[in-house]
Amino acid sequence: MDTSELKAASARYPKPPDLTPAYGTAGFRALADLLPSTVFRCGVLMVARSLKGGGNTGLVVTASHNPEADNGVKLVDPSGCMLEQAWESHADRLAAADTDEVVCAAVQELFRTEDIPYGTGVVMVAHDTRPSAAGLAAAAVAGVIALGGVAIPCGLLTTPQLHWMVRQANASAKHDEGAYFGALADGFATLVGRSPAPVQAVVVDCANGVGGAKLRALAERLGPQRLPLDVRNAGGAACSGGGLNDRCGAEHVQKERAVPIGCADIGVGGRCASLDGDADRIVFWTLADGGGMTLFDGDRIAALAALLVRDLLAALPADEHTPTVGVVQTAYANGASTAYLAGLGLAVVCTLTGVKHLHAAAEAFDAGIYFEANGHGTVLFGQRLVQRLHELPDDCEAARDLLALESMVNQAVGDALSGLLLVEAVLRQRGWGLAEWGALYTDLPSRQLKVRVRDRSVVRTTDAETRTVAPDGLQQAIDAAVQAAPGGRAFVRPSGTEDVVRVYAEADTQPAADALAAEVMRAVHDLAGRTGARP
Ligand code: G16
Repeated sequence: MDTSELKAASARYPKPPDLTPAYGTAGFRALADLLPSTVFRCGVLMVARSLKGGGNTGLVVTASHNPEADNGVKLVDPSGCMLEQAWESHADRLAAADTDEVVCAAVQELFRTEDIPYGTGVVMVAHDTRPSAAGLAAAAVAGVIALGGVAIPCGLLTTPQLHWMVRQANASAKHDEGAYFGALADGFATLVGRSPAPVQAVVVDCANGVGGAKLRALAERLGPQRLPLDVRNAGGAACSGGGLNDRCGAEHVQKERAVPIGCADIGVGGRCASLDGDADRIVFWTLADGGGMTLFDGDRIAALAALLVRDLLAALPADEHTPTVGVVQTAYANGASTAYLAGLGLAVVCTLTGVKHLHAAAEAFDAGIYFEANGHGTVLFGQRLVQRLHELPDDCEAARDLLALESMVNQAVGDALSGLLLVEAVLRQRGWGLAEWGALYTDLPSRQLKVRVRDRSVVRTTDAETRTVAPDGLQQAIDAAVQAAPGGRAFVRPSGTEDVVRVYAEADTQPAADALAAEVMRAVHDLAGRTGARP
């Protein structure tokens, strides 16, 4: 393999000497200034992945929920899903190579070990609205070209749009933006049928990210009669500097339970939703009487999806194979939601944090529903079920609705826009408002905190991240704190997207959950390498 072109191109994207990038929960993330070498090398990697997988791959320059000064890269397999986990170590090796020679050697080694045929790989490249995004996308394209690949610049897209487009392109189906909006809008129109439109618009806080412009386009496609939307914090292509994920968006609302900026005029009971910076997550919220916020998180979206799927499947004509249905959550799922889903008679599975883990577990079911509490999720339909639905007669309404759902809900990855339509469709079909949705179950009081330590990788976990195995003494300290809290549950894990250790606590009362989280946070600070004052 002649690597002279690769070497010359790599020299234009030198790696900062102290940087050792690590593929985290959803790709690489760091301060944007540090990233050109990483993104260039990801372009190289995705050409190899395209050649190995025999289809287009994808690359999105985004740091999703992180602050605007950060950036990152999410990598899309030919299936449209996230990069196969076995390839994460290849990504790490390439990103961490200290010299251009080592980059070339790593690529040669990759082709040898994976037995990759030579040819022209195709990589679809998109980016979000960060000021650093276009420059980094150019670095990705340079990486693709350096390995003789073809880069298809897709411009400004939400992360789920690019996942969807890669999946469609490799199925030789229409994969432009119009087809994406059409799939979502047509599926929604079928699902809501003649159900009356809500009189009240849904206020959607778009985190000043890429979701703003895309939601407006979707709203136009849907038509204001079908789903009145009031788009706030839309940012978009014109947004530069300040605003992105800043006191707004899904992460802010879910973690801080605080009203986003730009939404101060919302009255009690208004139906509101918040997307994150790259529109792959959504949570709903409303202002309660007395001033507090009521949050409808990913767990609650999973509950609505589970009801819809369960009821539609039950309405299908009997078949010798009863479709399997499962719901996938992580340790962050509120205990009350897990109990509720199990009470519906559905299989409930708990995986590690990260869509890649939930998605894989959901694929084991004919209908697999997965949502993280932070609002990232979707509903997957297995091939066998889809085929059966197509074979059923046209007048089978349940089959028609399930196929509409399969078209509307992104099959490649969690998608805030399809999540919005999913919630609205279920509420509309049932004639429910937020009160009925909220009454499905009562959340156990919970609290999430972040703690900064010198090196978060010293915290190691087991049992789907519910227990720590390092550092010494941490799990015992957590156990002692949990025992002292009535109805207590708590765990910690190092974030794969931010330089923090995350703390989750649940208890019978909110003060007890807050106190438990604070106690566990102090234990992390004391035992995992303190920085700064004890919290
Ligand atoms: C990413 C992942 C999610 C994960 C989140 C937080 O979300 O796609 O699956 O829940 O990071 O991960 P961690 O706790 O490891 O920081 P996003 O929306 O930032 O891409």
